[in-house]
Amino acid sequence: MYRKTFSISIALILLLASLVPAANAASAKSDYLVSANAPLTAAQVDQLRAAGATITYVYKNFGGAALKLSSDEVAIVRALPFVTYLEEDADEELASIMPEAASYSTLPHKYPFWLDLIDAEKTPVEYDGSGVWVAVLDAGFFPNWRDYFDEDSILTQYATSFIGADGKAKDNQWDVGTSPHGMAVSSAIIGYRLVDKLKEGGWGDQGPLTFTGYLTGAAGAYYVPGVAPGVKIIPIRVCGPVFCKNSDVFAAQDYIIDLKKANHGQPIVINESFGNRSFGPMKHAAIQRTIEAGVIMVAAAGNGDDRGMIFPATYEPVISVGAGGWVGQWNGYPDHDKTWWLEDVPEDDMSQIFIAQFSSRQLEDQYLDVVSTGREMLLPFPCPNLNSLNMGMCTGKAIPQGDPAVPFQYIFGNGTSFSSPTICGIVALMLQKDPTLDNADASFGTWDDPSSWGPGHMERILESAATPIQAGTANITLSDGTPFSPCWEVEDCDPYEATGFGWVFVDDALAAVP
Ligand SMILES: [Ca+2]
Ligand SMILES: [Ca+2]
Repeated sequence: MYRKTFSISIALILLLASLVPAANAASAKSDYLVSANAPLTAAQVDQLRAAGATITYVYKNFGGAALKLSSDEVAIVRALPFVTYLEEDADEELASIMPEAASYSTLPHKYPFWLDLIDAEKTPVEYDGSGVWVAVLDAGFFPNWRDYFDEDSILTQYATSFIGADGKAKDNQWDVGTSPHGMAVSSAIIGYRLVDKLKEGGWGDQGPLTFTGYLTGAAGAYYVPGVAPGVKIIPIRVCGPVFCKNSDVFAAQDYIIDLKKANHGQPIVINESFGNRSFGPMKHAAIQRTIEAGVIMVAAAGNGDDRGMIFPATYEPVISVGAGGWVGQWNGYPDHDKTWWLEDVPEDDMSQIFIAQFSSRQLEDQYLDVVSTGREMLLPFPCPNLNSLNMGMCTGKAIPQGDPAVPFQYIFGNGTSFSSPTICGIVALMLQKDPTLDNADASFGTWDDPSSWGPGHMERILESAATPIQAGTANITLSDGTPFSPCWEVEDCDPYEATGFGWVFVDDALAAVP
């Protein structure tokens, strides 16, 4: 059942992808990236324009630009002496398959299994991520984001949007996003306000006319904590409903480098819960400059199972994150009550953890670092129109799966989209303990030689703190009540490397920081 849902959502994405060339064919120009060895001079930009290019972005902190070219102009631009590489601008795919006025700190807390599973309850009280900024490069927020987050947890003064068009940052576009994905990702870090109503837990065995129930057992407003509730989030919108364009992501990284330069001692982490298989000189340069500037990058390994990992996660200087879950998920469904997600996870028992079947395996020339929780996490994911093509993730993720009859604001989200921000939160706790940690000493190598890549100092500390996960098979229940047996690193079932350095427990990660 799970695999079926997954292939539907992938099919939807492929459908959208197949529309793109048709749209481009109608216009004369396509999107390209040019690389150069240093940031372009004004004279070089003029030369690109003279060659016929329509400029989208000129990057300030690394050499290159995003531009539109006709097929005739491609050869002219490629021949310019300062152009070291020319490539098509690819789309990145989001890595999920998927009101009250009171401050949330005063609301009753509901402690979810996914925090118990990483021993976040053992976080010393002085650590909550305070003083750390996390830039969530994603789909932006919805206008009603204050229903879920405290205003002072969001650095609105730095929030912005890069969505192509005229190539400029658009400060008024970050909170009119077209997907709730960015809010769900942020929730995994700082937590969120949950307003439980009779239909929020509307699934189960009562029959179609009585799809009712509470997620928490009773109506009310609650706070569901994140792993690092003291973090300040900078929402940066770089994605449409399904895709995020490479050139927009690079523009956002360029912006964050400037922010870091202007706030030198400020620890900043970037989360990228998306990616694709393209990796060229420009993506390499953008990531290298970002990490050299002292910004830590954490990214989703991808939901591609045996098809392997995506970039940027694959690139070793980035901290890459696979997804696992709790074997107790949906335990006893549908007869059990709806509050399974608030139940206690037994301690010191690695058999409570399984590797998600969708979590991208590490294939040759790829670097999977750690695995964290990314399975059935209840997060805000308000879908305005369940049947809209643009909201493909919503139809794929509704509970019960695909049933548009059930209105909801929250979903049980699956994907490395949600394990990545979980690790981001742990990294933030480590940075609170030592704000000087970074990966600036990583081996950046060359873009086309994965053997030349190596991890930085912060990544090595994180990996040293991880607990190895043994190969295995688990017996779990899916959200529609059917049994399923995910397997990982098992010879006759799924032999590929799936666990990296292992599972990260919060207390171990903090203890590993000297
Ligand atoms: Ca625990
Ligand atoms: Ca890495």
